[in-house]
Amino acid sequence: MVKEMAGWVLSFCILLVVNGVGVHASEDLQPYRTAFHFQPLKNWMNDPNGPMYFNGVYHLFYQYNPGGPLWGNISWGHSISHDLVNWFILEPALSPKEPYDIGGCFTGSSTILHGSKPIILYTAQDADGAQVQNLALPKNRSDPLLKDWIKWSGNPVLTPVNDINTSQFRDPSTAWKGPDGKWRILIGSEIIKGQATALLYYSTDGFNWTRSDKPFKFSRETNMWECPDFYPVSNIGKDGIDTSFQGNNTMHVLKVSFNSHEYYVIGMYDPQTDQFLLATNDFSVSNTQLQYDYGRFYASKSFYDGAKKRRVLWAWVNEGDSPSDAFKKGWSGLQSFPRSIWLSDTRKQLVQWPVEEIKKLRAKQVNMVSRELKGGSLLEVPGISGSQADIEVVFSLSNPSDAELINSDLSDPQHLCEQKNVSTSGSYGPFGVLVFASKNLTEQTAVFFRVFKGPNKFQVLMCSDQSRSSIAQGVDKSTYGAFLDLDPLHDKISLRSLVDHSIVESFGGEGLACITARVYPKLAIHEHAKLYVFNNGSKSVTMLSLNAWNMNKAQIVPMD
Ligand code: DQQ
Repeated sequence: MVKEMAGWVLSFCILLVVNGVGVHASEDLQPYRTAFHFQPLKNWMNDPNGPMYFNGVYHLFYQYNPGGPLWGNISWGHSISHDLVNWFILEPALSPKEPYDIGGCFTGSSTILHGSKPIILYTAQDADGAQVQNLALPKNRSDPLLKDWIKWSGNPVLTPVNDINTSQFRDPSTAWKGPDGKWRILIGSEIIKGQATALLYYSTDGFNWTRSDKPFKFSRETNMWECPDFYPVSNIGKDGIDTSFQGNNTMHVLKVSFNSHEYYVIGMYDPQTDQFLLATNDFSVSNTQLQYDYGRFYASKSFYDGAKKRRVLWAWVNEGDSPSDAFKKGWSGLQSFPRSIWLSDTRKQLVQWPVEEIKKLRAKQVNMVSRELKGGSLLEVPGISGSQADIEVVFSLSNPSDAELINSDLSDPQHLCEQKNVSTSGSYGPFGVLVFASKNLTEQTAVFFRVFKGPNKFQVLMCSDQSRSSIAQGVDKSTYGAFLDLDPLHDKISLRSLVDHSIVESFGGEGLACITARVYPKLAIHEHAKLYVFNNGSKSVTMLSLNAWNMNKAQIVPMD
């Protein structure tokens, strides 16, 4: 059936090309393929794996099913880039072939030992279904593309012995080096039922690893942790820091993945004792827990980019449509646009921003100068696509003390966004943008703010409301929300949204809160998708500036 359908789609494309409709016609069959968010040419993709910058080349590996659009037969897809925007797709770097990885080559990380020797540590499911850790090395380190990877003859490197649950032992982090010269990694696990753990391992050579007698960190409040990431951040600026850096003016971030979200804590790490003292709330399931992104964004991984002295973050953005839609499209899964990540001035959270290279893709620009947006305003941004754009808009409020009251500073932002959707008028807000907006606004995705006066402080709420994103049934239309650590008495309220056919990645407050959403419009596709700025609150807000760019398509092509 699937084969028949694929054959039909192919003949239809050929027919259209013959008739001179060409690229546009095949695009119409694929309205949700992205222009500048990385995705393979076809099939399933999930977690980013082992990203690194080595010898002038960026490498992105990813969980990939070469055989179809759903999870299975998990291999390491491999793509390379010189600018994090345009990509060459290579053959998979790792495929499940050996008894120790036959059940799938799962998530892992790369480490550049001594600045010159890249290694990959990855989890695999062995022939007995147990999760084990393996190592792979480039066949030829002087090949600038590192095309071929050899699995180490000593695999598996680690097996789930003693108290480790055989099905909960995965996703080794990038290794960092301590003052004793030993490498350290974290592995996500559950050693005591109901206790999520990041296990710590040591190695002198990167090949042979021994477990520390105590876990690096654990929590009884959450599910098992996947994909731990641990790295230093500077507390005196935006520059990133190498994972093994030892020195002053740093704090450390531990990120783990559970319940479909990316949770992180910040603290002081002592490499002598491997103790990690938290400066923020501990991991928990609460609406005050820090998250990289409050929408669809999972299994992230960061790496240090020495060329530009920055830490870059990738994450898997999964689909919100159904498995049968995956077969129709022939693919599933996107990578977020790579983000720079650094510690905020308050040192209480991280800040994220699309890497600067995205500007290469900016085409036609529309600029709207400062103006008052009265309650009920709706302004089209002419000439800008509502489905392939980079949008920056900045607002300010004249008198925030007129904001609506909110009972608690601890309200759940997602619930607030669900209760008060884009059509519910408040005093300050909702104001923001409508993207993927069809004629008559039957379809629209609204990214907006509301400002409240809480018992102790103002609360700036950011929402991404997908409830009217598609007339289609059976696709997810969840609404997401986050609070921004801003004081509207003094601070401007800014929004940046990257809009790309079926994804909206939004950055509030210059990257203080991020929300990524997936949408599947039926009407608001290609040139039928419009962009608007609006204010649906009773109070006027000032739009200080709006800059929007149509975006060119990135080159994501197979390597010859
Ligand atoms: N995906 C991988 C696992 C990881 C999970 C399997 C997270 O290694 O824990 O594809 O999405």
